[in-house]
Amino acid sequence: MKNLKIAIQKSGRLNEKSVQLLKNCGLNFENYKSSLITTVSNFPLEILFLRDDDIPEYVQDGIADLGIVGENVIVETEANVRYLQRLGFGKCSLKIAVPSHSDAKEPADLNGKAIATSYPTILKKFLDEQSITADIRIISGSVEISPALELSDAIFDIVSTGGTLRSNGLVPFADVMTSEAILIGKNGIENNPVVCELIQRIQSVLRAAETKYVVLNVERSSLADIITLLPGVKSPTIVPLAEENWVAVHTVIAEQDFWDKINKLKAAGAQGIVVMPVEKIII
Ligand code: PRT
Ligand code: ZN
Repeated sequence: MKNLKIAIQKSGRLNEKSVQLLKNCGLNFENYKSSLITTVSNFPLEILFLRDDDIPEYVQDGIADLGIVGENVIVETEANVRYLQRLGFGKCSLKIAVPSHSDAKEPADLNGKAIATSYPTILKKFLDEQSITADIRIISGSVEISPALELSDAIFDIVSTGGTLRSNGLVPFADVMTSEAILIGKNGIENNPVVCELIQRIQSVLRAAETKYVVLNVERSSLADIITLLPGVKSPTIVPLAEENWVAVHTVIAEQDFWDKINKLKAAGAQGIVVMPVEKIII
């Protein structure tokens, strides 16, 4: 059977995390900066390294079977591909921003204004939905400086920390969409057993990344209180300690509840709490 192909970004913000995700899924491959294609030695997959803008269409046209790319690029290219898995990295928002001295107060104030962007399709759809007629100026890079150069009255671009907007004297004006990296596939590929296996591995890595393995000691008399605080994968493992009436409790805790849970566990009598990263969770 022919190997499947997955397209990932060659260099840029999504490259490192895409490579790391595939490696965390147990895939062995060489990652030479100069090569455009590499073969995975222990899984029927080849990896293509491409500009992110090309990935959705390559997948739509079946040149690659799978791809990892920002949702903003998928929506902008209007490629007909299947969303297989949200990946939780490359998170950002796409916003309209205006100079801090702008008199624009609400979306309707953009009527007749010039908006610079590298994402004309997404912007046009938003403006149409809001019944706004603006002049969309397509710029391929450094969109943020266009108001200062009097090339536009506003911009529409990716924002993550907001630092670039601030340093160019711009303020967010309207939120249009949020985005993160997505595993996409050509239509129909979702039934391929190799793809199902890869998705399963990716999900186990993502689940583990959101989870910490926790071991703590507690006196038996406090055990019932501690257990009510611990959801665990199924139920916590309880191991007797050499010291009578004491046990060690092993469990996993969701990263987002971590500090809240740890403080409650301490208050309920937990001692010697050890926290470890989790590599994979297979359910
Ligand atoms: O060479 P290639 O075409 O492959 O890459 P690229 O230069 O087009 O894209 P790249 O590597 O910059 O970004 C790839 C993807 O990362 C984007 O399509 C988004 O899905 C995602 N992403 C996440 C971001 C950001 N965060 C981000 N902050 N893409 C770009 N930015 C830029 C933004 O354009 C702005 O200039 O960072 C600046 C803003 O950052 P803050 O933190 O100052 O707000
Ligand atoms: Zn690009």
